[in-house]
Amino acid sequence: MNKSDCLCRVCSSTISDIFDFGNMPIANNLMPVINDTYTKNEYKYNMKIGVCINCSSLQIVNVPEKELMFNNQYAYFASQSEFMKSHFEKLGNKVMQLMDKEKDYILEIGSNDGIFLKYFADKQYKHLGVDASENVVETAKKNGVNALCSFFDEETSIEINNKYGKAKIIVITNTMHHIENCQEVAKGINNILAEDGTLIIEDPYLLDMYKIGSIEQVYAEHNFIWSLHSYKTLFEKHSIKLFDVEHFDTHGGSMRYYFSKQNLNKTSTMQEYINLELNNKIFDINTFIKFQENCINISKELYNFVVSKSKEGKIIAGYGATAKSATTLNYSNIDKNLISCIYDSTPFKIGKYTPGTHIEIKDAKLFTKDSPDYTILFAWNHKKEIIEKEKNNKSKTIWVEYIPELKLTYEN
Ligand code: DWN
Ligand code: ZN
Repeated sequence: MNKSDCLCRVCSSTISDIFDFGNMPIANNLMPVINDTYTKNEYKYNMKIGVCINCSSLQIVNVPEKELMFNNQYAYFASQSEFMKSHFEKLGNKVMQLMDKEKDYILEIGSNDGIFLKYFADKQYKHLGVDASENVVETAKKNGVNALCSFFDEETSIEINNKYGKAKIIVITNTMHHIENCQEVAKGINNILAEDGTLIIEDPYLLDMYKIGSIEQVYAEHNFIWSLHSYKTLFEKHSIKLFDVEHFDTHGGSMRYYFSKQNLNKTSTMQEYINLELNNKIFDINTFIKFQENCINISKELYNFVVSKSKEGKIIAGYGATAKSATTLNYSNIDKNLISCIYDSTPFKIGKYTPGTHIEIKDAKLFTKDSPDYTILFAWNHKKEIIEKEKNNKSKTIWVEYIPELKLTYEN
């Protein structure tokens, strides 16, 4: 276990390097074409994971420049999932109860294609979305959402405060873990959150990742995996206090955190999860070493399966050109020579190639006609929705899951 040359971005303690993936491409940097010029110039960074056992946060040691990850070619459009749309609609209904429609406004940081704020726009609530990727902001605007293209930092918070005043609600879903400079975000939130306001954050949860061995939740864009303890450490420094949490199965297990500037009573659910983290030894480096071993086994198992089926002459495809799978595919050396293509419904992704492994992304509509022998479910977090949809299409494929372990299912 090496001491990292970086300090923890949350609490400034020394962090320990636990996992070195070697050179990795940026997970959402899809290649428009595959030729020598593109492949030679493909950006790679050394993806090393460190863990801070003082505040229990997992983080990438050297994060690429943010502009390389979030720009006008951002590939992820959250509204591709009907399930996630309804998940956010429920959150919207809950949040609206906390707002005075006449006076208050809601700010979302990382508003993507407007999947969440659309409900506020539709019901004429005052709202503002901020996102650093121009193309998703454009889509949000087309969905009627009031959106600003910018990285959220202290300066942006001042500009927003000058124009809109303090926000009653700030929501950050699946975005806080994208932001390397978490202190800057916390300062910005402190500037702009109303004294009686609520900050709601939701993202993949450290204990779930540990439990199911989903190391692929980590890639440059997901440069943090947060826990209750690490979020508490961060926000308490900025006088913002955690008072409640809610757990969801989304994205392989996510936690929703509720914070306030006020001293609100802490809920029993929050206390339960604090205890659960302690019982699961999240401050013990051995916990992370076991996790690392589990992840290495998962990736070896998948590689061996793909190689053996490929030798038998079987066609192996993927479903869901996820950012997560970039970690597994690149780390396990599973590339275009082993996987025929990956099916996906996102118009922006179709016709492009996966980063590093250069697998073609095809329109999910072609899946039934092609009927590959085996299909690896890279979007395993959307299993129910995808299998249901494809069942109706009667593809003859055998589904392959690899998290938490290799499993074949014959659904048709
Ligand atoms: O935080 C992040 C989140 C939430 O999602 C990001 N940094 C980027 C992204 O990660 P991901 O790409 O691993 O997310 P998903 O949600 O697992 O991606 C699912 C992929 O599968 C998308 O490309 C859409 C596709 N899909 C599909 O083709 N048919 C999804 C569904 C539900 C479908 O029915
Ligand atoms: Zn720390």
